[in-house]
Amino acid sequence: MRRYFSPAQATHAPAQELHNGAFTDYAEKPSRAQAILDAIGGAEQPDDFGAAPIEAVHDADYLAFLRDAARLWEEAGRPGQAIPYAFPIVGRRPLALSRVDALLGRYSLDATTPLTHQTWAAGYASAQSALAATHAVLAGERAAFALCRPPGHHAGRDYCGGYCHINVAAVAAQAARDAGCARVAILDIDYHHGNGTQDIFWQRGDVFYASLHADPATDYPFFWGHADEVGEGEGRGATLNLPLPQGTRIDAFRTEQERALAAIARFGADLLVVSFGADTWEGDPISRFKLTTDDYPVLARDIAALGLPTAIVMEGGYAIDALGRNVAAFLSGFD
Ligand code: SP5
Ligand code: ZN
Repeated sequence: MRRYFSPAQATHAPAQELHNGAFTDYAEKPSRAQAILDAIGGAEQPDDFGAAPIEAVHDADYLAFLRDAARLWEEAGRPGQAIPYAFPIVGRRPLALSRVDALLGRYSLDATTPLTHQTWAAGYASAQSALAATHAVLAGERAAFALCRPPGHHAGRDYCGGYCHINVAAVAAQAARDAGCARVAILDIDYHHGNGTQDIFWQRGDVFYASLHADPATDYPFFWGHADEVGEGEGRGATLNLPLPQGTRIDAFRTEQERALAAIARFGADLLVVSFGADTWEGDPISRFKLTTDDYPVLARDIAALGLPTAIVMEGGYAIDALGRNVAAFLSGFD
């Protein structure tokens, strides 16, 4: 299988994140990428497809903010990392504010996603890997893998969060639409709900979004991913949320994934994007499902049996010692 990764993706490296009221090591470390590369035997550098496919799913003012945030933070004389602390939760009037803290709140979902001088370049490169995998599949590859780090599925059209800045799955799906696929499906099997992907396609009937994830009643991102969220307008019925309890093992996960795959088959997708998170693994330090390494090829074979051209993009997975073998195990199911 063709695999894509750009070294620029490893440059975004916040030191710490806010966790349970204190600062801890940032879980979404650059070493995640090296662990995966070591296990899958390296990856190709993606072509540069430019900013247009990113601008097709994100607002221009948000992308400018990603480019500028660390500089504005530094110019404000701040030590430490660019982290928001105030959020415009009561309405979102389009105020033309310029103080960095106002911008950070305006464009962030949470306070766990510090922005650095390298964030934009790393996110841009991560999106290029997703685009390369998508174009490989459009050119006839059965499946291709984008080692997307930073991940993407918590990022919306105009916000970052959950370690995500550019929504790589959305960029991939939109690129497939723009290349002529009439209908595209996204299957999200990261432990966390992909709120950003859901938001981006919420009112769209041409991109189906199906997600298996920890019940947001107990897990981040809390405010999205509940079973009654089905999309709106043209998109009504094109969002499928399958929340699962903490402790979920392969049998229940596989049964629910079959429901998602059946819905994708009924939708009639021409191309599939898989948002793959290895944070469903039993030893993940921030997650609470109980999948084993041997479960991943089983899930992958079920997905491959759909028979759709499939672009796989990396999302979460934080047990670095096991990450490479879990990703390799998943990809082996597409051979
Ligand atoms: C892409 C993805 O999997 N994002 C997950 C975001 C989860 N954020 C909420 C949980 C934060 C836990 N932080 C643990 C820090 C350990 N040092
Ligand atoms: Zn996750």
